[in-house]
Amino acid sequence: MAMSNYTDSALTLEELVCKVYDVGGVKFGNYKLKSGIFSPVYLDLRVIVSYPDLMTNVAEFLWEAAKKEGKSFTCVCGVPYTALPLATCIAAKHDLPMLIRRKEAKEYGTKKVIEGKFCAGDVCLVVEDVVTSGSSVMETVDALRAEGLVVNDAVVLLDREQGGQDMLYHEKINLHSVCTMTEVLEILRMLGKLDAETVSRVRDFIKENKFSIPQLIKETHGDAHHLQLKTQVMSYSERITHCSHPLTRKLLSIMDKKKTNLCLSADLTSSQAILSIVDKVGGNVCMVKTHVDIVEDFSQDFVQKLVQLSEKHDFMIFEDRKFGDIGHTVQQQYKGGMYKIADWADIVTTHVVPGSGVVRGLKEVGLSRQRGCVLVAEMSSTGTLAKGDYSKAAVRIAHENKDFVIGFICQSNLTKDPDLIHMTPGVRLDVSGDALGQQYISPSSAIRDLHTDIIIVGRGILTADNPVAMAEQYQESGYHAYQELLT
Ligand code: 5IU
Repeated sequence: MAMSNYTDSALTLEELVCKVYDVGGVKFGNYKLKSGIFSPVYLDLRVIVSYPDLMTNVAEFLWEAAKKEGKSFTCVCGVPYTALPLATCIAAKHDLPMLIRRKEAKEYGTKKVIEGKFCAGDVCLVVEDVVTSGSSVMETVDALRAEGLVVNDAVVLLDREQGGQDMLYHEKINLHSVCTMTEVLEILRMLGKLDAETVSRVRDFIKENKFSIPQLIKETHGDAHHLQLKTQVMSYSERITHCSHPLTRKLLSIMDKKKTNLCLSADLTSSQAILSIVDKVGGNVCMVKTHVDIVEDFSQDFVQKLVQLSEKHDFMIFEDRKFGDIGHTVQQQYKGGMYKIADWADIVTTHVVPGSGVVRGLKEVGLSRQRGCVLVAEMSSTGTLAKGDYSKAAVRIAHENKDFVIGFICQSNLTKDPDLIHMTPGVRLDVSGDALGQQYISPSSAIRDLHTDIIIVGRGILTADNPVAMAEQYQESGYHAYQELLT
């Protein structure tokens, strides 16, 4: 009877592993991962959904593993997508309310990220099929914690033993696993399903690809394995090797070479004044940010001179245009008018208020010119509305347009994706703020606590008695904070 398998003792662990292997959930051979690395083992635990008996058994093993230490939970949430049916089985069998985490917040209706009924303080168990680095589990944990749920435990069917447990422990999550990769190898070897050579090849692979914080971590997403990095703890030079966008690579290499994460916000109204300060502090910065619409004597000659300075001092030009209209209009604003921004600015900012069409519009103009854009995901000003679901939508739009979007203007670390650079304005050594709602944090705190990549500084440098000495101080402060993160 099908129901007889739906019991705690339906299968032994050996039988469970054997069944998962027999249905093709674990494969051995030579598999090219998305990262380009060849792996001798491949996991595709999604196939479990095609075998209801197996699925309910796996769910039961997960539940037993989670309860082992006598823990109790008020609800359960699966990491999308593979673990959703597993969490469902646990919820149904044990009469435990279930929550569903959306991968993206809906663009209409309730805009909920977590579906289901809960109260702040409810204790949630997170369920996942396999853990590699732990970053997939953390995405769900973060979303639940953001809603006030208490999450201290996660349970997985298989721990690949590549550092996920340590990483989760670091994030205050106890990881329970039904079995480890070592146990899977032992069981399959014992059952005569694997030869000694395969076992040793997989063991070596695990050993060589074991990552711990703050190293490179490896993540498994369904059938796609890809490299993901804890960006805030990777050196710029390491990170370059995992970035695909040419502008991101160029920026990181400037940051590495010049030892700076400082962007000057050159908010002055005369072109001569801008060119003069930029020539003086050009060696200290990786980027110069402009607001060309405040330049009273703007001319194409001015921007051409700025481009020459960017070549002389090796920095990137970043026009803080903050587009905000429909795609068709922003295209004209980007390439035309008196500013012709696309002709000279490596990077422009855009709001995402209009939806992803604004990015697509800019991309049609900028892509062939090797330009990039940065999304305003959060703002530094008091009472900003750029937060919560809006910021999450910005992250999604960035991920969907990574050929053109190179990062965010933000006040927190929004993604671990190494391609996406975090840039933070509202940075000043004197953190007292201004009369119009600007809020400041110090350079070191921006890098260390917000885990941003680039500090954007305007008046902190521009109004100093000695702007050059001050730029050096900001450079030193930001770079030192970055170096401390590496150690
Ligand atoms: N800027 C902010 N906060 C934001 C965004 C942009 O300050 O959230 I988006 C811009 C405004 C100004 C510069 O051009 O960054 C910061 O200048 P000060 O360092 O002078 O405050």
